[in-house]
Formats: sequence, structure tokens, C-alpha cells
Amino acid sequence: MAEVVTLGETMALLAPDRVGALAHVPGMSLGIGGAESNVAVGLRRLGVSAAWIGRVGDDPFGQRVLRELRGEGLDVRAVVDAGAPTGLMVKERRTARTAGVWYYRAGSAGSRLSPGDVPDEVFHGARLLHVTGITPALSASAAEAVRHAVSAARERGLLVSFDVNLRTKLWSPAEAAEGLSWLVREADVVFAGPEEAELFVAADDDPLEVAAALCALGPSQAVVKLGADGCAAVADGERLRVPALRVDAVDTVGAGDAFVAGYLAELLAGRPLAERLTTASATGAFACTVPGDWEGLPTRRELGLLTASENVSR
Ligand code: KDG
Repeated sequence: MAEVVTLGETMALLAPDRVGALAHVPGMSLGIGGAESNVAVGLRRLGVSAAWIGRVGDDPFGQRVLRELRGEGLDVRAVVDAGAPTGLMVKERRTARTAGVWYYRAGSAGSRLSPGDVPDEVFHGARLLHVTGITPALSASAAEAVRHAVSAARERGLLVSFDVNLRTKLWSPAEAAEGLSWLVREADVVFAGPEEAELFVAADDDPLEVAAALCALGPSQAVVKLGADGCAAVADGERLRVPALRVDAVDTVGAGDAFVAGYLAELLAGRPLAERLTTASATGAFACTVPGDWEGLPTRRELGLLTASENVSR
């Protein structure tokens, strides 16, 4: 039985081989990506067992998603839906510093996720449910699946972790605020960027105040992700700010999921807040060092590599 359960849509992912407008780049690489499965893979690489619940189409992209996630050692609980295609995400690197994303996921198999796809037994022996604000944006049935999973987790005494993950290509900030405020109140651990937090609490220049305001809504732990500026967290009354690790970023998409995986792995290991945030900073930094949303996620053995004094280990 897996320690962590998560659910959401994982898509096929096309990424250009070079910087330029998508209309002109000649080559693309095929991979997969999904915020929740990215977190699950990150946890797995850090030694935490994880189950992923989702839906894929009965097509080669769906096979690719299932094969990759099983290959990473996840407990994959997927419905293969013959009535809809696997969703597709296409990245654009218009400049060396900026990335854009195009979604082809309306009506996809993953967006047809529903409460019936969430098997009861997956929660047996589990310790934590992780959800994101992407899944409720996909469809009414996907939003219901999240509600169902959260109440099943609550009944069984699991911790609930929630990463806001606002996707304005899926819904407006006002819709997201309305659709997600119950999750902020329900969760034990909330992750948000400063703009995402503003969906629920007043803006504040001090991210520790933002985290404290999120905690005032219900969660015992709130972590504000600041990207290259590090992070700020309030957990059970303790306040801490940690700087980011400096890396040459190749692809920052997925760094937030990697950060969450690092934090949750240490939380489940009973580590103090400082260690949770230090590991989260390292996993987030690792994810930026290679193309792809999850491929750069580190194992425990690799965690220290970004600060290692030796360039070659023999
Ligand atoms: O967080 C990285 C995700 O953006 C990516 O892997 C795909 O889940 C995804 C999404 O909806 O953008």
C-alpha cells in the first residue's frame, strides 16, 4: 500500500528542442507531465511510496503515460478511457528565459476523471493525500473526484496537502478563488506562490505574513514558494524563510512540484521545518537543471550534489 495518494491529469508533453516561436522550431521531444504525478515521482525517488489516480485515452500517448509512471515505481490506478484522447501539453521557449504552455486537453480522458475512478482501497495504510488546484479546473466531475478523495482521506485520518497551482488558461482567478477556497480551509498543508495566495488572502510584501494569513484560514502549515527568491513558511506557529539554491536553470516548469515532493517527503519522515524547506529547495532546484517537468528529480543519494565541493565523484 502506498504512503501517499494523489490524483489528476497527466498528459503527453511536447517540448521544442531549441528557443524560438513554435511556428518555426523544427524539432520537438516527446515526454509526459502532470503536476500530481510529478509530485508522486519526486516522492518515490526520495523513498516514499506513492499512488497516482487518473484517466488516459486508449491511445499511444496514454500508453506512454502509464509506462513512464509505472517505470518510476508508482502504484498506478488509471482508467483507460476509450471515449476520449489523452491530453496534450506543448511547451514554447520563445526566449531563453521564458516558457509558455499550450494545452490540448479540453474533453480529454484526464479531464473526465470522476469520483468513481477513486478506489477506496487506495487509502488503506496511506498517510497523506496530495491534490492540486488544476484538477478542479478540468471539469465538474474532476472537481467532484477531488472532493470525494478529500473526504475519503479525512474519514481515514490522512493528512491533506494542497498546492494551489493556478492555471489561468483553464479558468479565471475569480473562478479559481471560488472553486478552491474550500480546499485551503480543508487542507493541513497548503503550497502557494504569492499571486496564488492572493486568491484567498490579502497581498502582503512579507511572504511570512502571507503564509500566516493562509494558516489563519485553517491549515497548520502554509508554504509560500518564491521561485529564485526561495520560500517562506509557517508551520505550527514556527516561521522560517529559506533562500533558493543557485543553479543554471534550463527549464523551470515542474520546479514547484519538485519543491512540494521534497517538503512532503521530509514531513512524512518527521523532519523539522528547516529540513523540510532545505530539501524542498534542493529538489526544486534539481528540477530546473534539465529539460522536462520531472526527469531531473533527485534521489536521496543525489540531494547533496548541488552543493558538493568536488566536481567529480569516483
Ligand atoms: O507543474 C508542472 C505542470 O504544469 C505540468 O507538468 C503539467 O499538470 C500540468 C499542468 O496542468 O500544467
